[in-house]
Amino acid sequence: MDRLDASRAVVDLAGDEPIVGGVGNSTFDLVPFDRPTIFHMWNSMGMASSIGLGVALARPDRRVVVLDGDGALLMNLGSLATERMAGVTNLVHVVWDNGGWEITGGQPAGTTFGVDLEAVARGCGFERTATVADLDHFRDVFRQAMADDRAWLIVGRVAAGDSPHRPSKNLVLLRDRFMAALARSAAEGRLQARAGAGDEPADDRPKDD
Ligand SMILES: Cc1ncc(C[n+]2csc(CCOP(=O)(O)OP(=O)(O)O)c2C)c(N)n1
Ligand SMILES: [Mg+2]
Repeated sequence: MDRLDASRAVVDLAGDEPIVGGVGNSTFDLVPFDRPTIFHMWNSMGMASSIGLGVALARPDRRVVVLDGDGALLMNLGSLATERMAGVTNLVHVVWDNGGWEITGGQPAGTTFGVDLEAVARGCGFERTATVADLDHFRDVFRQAMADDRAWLIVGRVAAGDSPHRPSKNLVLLRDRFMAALARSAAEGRLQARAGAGDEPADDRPKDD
């Protein structure tokens, strides 16, 4: 499966839900499909899952997507156990598996040596898991995961190759636009809830400045 095609499918199917892009290629391939509800994480290898878990805990009203790499997940393998111990049900953790650390020169790791990341997730208590190798299958599984009310771990086998895309290096801007987008969606949710309850909706959305 081509990682860029699969990344496009994630953004298409995730709609307006928050996406946390992991170190290197996992977030670089989101750049052509960029939007404020995508958080591009720079350099903090392995930490996308921990950031995604924090977002999922803070925003149980959203379905949070984490795009990880196999090498990055190996660096923070305990995050799978932490996700289950935290009890979140609104997290869809996708792992792009190309059998190693592609961006630093293609060093083999993990699945190249027989590590089964889906089995690790199962062992950590994930009830909903899949390993998929072609795009149509990935779309089906990801769609199912987004519509579900349980946490998922999806291993997507992707072809080797580095992304030519790069997000901004203005880390403050990347953080702030993500937080603002999530704050907006919370305010809109409150407005809709009030409108549904028949209350006069008050516009309490945060101002852009
Ligand atoms: C602590 C730390 N060690 C090493 C790196 C350098 N580094 C950045 S991305 C990467 C490989 C990540 O592997 P994976 O998540 O599988 O992505 P891939 O490159 O295979 O697409 C490495 C080693 C880093 N950013 N941080
Ligand atoms: Mg990799």
